[in-house]
This record gives sequence, structure tokens and C-alpha cells, in this order.
Amino acid sequence: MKLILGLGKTGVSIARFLTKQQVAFRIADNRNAPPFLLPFKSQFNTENLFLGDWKPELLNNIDEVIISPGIAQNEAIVVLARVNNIPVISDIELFSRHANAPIIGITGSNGKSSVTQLLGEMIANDGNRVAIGGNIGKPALECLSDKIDYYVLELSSYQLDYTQNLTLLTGVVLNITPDHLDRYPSFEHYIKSKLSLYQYCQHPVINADEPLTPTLDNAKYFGMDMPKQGSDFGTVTCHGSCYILKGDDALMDADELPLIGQHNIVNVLAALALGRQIGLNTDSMMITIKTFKGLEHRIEWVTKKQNIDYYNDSKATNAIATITAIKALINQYENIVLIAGGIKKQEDYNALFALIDNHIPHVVLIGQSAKELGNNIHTAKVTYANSMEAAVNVASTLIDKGAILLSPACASFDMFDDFEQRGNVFKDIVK
Ligand code: UMA
Ligand code: ADP
Repeated sequence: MKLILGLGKTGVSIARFLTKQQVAFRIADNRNAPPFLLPFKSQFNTENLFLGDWKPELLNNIDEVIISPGIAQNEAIVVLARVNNIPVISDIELFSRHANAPIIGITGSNGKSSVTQLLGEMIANDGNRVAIGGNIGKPALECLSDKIDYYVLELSSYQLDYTQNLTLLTGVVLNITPDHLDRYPSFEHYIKSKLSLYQYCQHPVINADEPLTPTLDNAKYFGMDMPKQGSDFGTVTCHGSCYILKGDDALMDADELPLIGQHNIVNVLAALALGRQIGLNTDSMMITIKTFKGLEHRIEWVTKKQNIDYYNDSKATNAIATITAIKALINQYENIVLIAGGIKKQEDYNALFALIDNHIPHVVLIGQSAKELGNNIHTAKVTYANSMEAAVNVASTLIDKGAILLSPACASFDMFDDFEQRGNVFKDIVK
């Protein structure tokens, strides 16, 4: 019998899969009212459902535990399973046992979802059947089908931590900056978790600008400053314009990209290198790149009202993501009001504070960590707001012209269900 830990999106997908396979399971969640309880009850019998504190008996007669990524490795039930030599695996490992088409894995601290979506669209536009899933939102097991040519999976460090067996045709660690440090004893452990992706890759893709990534055989490289070589992907700046290169060949002027910011050029280079590793046609990839609109909640332009452009970057849940968003906008606007705050991560925010003090005249702070953030901002004018509505209202009175950017640099759970709800609330208020 299998034990599923966690009754969220992942847990329900595992339960559905095991039911189809006619494999018996127990499912447990240490919350009394987990978010997916109602959908679970409507589909499955609850005889083997266990809620509340983990009980050691959950492991009786269990030959394998399949765990949700949100459950930390130091939870008592995980420790006990390991003491008893019961394998603990991720839904990704279970998925890979049953996937009959090549899998592409994408991880990194920022840019995972954007590159996953862009590559998925490139593969589809090149005439293949593709499924996109994993940490991006659709559990991997729900993507399984006989009618798929490629799977593109966004993989979080949490999912990689519980994965020991996986075969990836190609994959990339986009970048590594501190994140999720509440889950790891040190930054080094987080780095190791991210880099573990390369042990599964047949044809890896490597960011040459990321000092923490290794040099590997069979790899294709990408980077803003890539030396021109072979069929790797880089850029060159000539007469003030930045060109995207494949080896020595200029593929396009980066100004033709529909998305703003240098990070989007980097994401395009990563997707090109991945596409190259799986043999996609370059011309077809370029067509997709030129029409890719990006994902909701990532520096998403919302509207222009009375000379003010509003941007929703709710997905920016760490300092680097907000730094990226500010850098993408500062050359276009003289005045930017930043709306930030929520639950601060355990990471160094000093570079963000310095960027704000140098480039942002006004900051509106919300949420649990507002005061902590505000105490470190010295030159920019700081205003506190106790709701998103108050934040948007006050922000719109602070400038006559420019941009208002929601880019929180924090998790959303103190005020919202998730980053999506936070972004949608912002957009509703703005509109
Ligand atoms: N749970 C416990 N005990 C715990 C922790 C959690 O019982 O100690 C229970 C919760 O009550 C919950 C269940 O476990 O009901 C499952 O929780 P989960 O957090 O693993 O969430 P899922 O709904 O299964 O969603 C997960 C990913 N969530 C996390 O990694 C935290 C989703 O990524 C992912 O989209 C989904 O699987 C499908 O693959 C979200 C995320 O925030 C977007 N990811 C992090 C990130 O991107 O930064 C890594
Ligand atoms: P992830 O899935 O890793 O969270 P997303 O593609 O959803 O990444 O982007 C989240 C935020 O991270 C974006 O709003 C943007 O501000 C920032 N970002 C996107 N790509 C990159 C990148 N390559 N490097 C740094 N920051 C990035």
C-alpha cells in the first residue's frame, strides 16, 4: 500500500492516478481542514483519509510514500519513514516512471514559469503535441497521456528534493539566488537541490552568466555575455541595439521582443538553447518568441489611466524578482511608485533597498513585513497601507505621470490565498 502525504493539488493528482492504476493508498494531511478536502471527498471514499497530527501507524504496511512538495523533510512522518527505510518519492518521480514521451525539466530561482510556458509554446508551434505542468500549477501526473510528444515540467527545489530517479531529455537551472531559506539549513543546501536537476539531464542547458552552475558534457550554453561559439545562444550590442545571437548569427533585435526587461532576453536565450537541444527549427522558434505575450502576474501591463501605467508583478515573491522588475521599468519611466510587502523571505534585501533609494521616489508598503521593509528604506518616501485598495488609492495620488508597479518581493499568504489572488485583487481595483 502507498501513503500519499498532503491533500492539496499534488495529493489529489496522486490519488486520482493510483485509483486509475488500482493501487491501494492511504492519504494524510496534518491540517484538519486542508484546502482540497471538499474536492477529495467528492471523488474518493474517505475510509483511508487521515487528518490532523501525523500518527506513526500511518506507515504500517506502506511500501512507498509519495509526498507533496510543501511538506518539509524534517516533518516527523518523513523522518520516521526514512528511519524505517520506506522510500519517500515526489509525484515527479512517479510521473517519470509512467511517461512515454521525453521530459524537459526547468528549474531556477526566477523565470521558471516564463521559460516553461515559452518553450511549451515553441514546441507546439513546431508541430508537436506538448503538455506543460509541474510547479507551474498543473500537477505532472495530470499531464500524463499517450497522445503527447513532449512534457515540459517546471520543477521546484521542493520537488527535486524528493526525486531520486528521473530522466530528462534536456533541462536547465536558470539561475540560483537565495529563496525558500526557511526550508534549507543553508544557502548551500538550496544550491545543491537546484543543481541536482543536472544529474538527470541527457543534454543539459547551462546559463554561462550564473557562476554557481557547472560545465558539463553535451551541454548548450546561453548568456548575455556569451563568447560567440558553435550553436550556443548569446547577445551582442551594436550601435546601441542588442541583438540575439546563435553562434555568430544575429537572429533578431531584442527590441522586437514583446516583453520588456533584460531578464526576458535571458529567458528567451534559455528557451532557444532548450529548443535547440531537442531539435526544434530555429525559424519556428523565432516566430513564437516574437508573439509570446508572457504570463499573467509577471510585469503584466494592466492599464493606463491619467498618464499612469499600472503593472502587476504579483509573482515577484523574492527580492531579486522585484529588483528585476524595477530594472525593467526604470529606463522607461521617470517616476515609479512601488507597491510591495507581504511576508518577507529569509534573504538579503539590501540590494533591493539600495535600488529603491536610488531610483524609486515613493514606496507603498502592505502586509506583515511592511514595517521591517520600511525601516530599511531611507531616501524614498514610504507610505503604509492596510489593504491593497488603500495601497492603490494612495499610490495613484503620489504621481501625475509614470508607473505604479505592484512587485511585492514577499509571499502573499498574510493577506491573500496566493500570488494569483493578490494580482487579481490589484487588477480589479486598478480597473
Ligand atoms: N501540508 C501538510 N503538512 C505540511 C505542509 C503541507 O499536511 O507540513 C499539506 C497542506 O495542508 C496541503 C498539502 O500538504 O493541503 C499540499 O500542499 P503543497 O504545499 O505541497 O501544495 P499543492 O497544492 O500540492 O501544490 C504544489 C506546489 N506547492 C508548493 O510547492 C508549496 C505548487 O507550487 C504546484 O503548482 C503544485 O504542487 C503542482 O505541482 C506552488 C508554489 O508556491 C505554486 N511553489 C513554490 C514556488 O514556486 O516558490 C515552490
Ligand atoms: P518563477 O516561476 O521562477 O517564479 P516567473 O517566470 O513566474 O518565475 O517570474 C517571476 C518573477 O521573476 C517575474 O515577475 C520577474 O520579475 C522575475 N523574473 C523572471 N525571469 C527572470 C530571470 N530570468 N531572472 C531574474 N528574474 C526573473
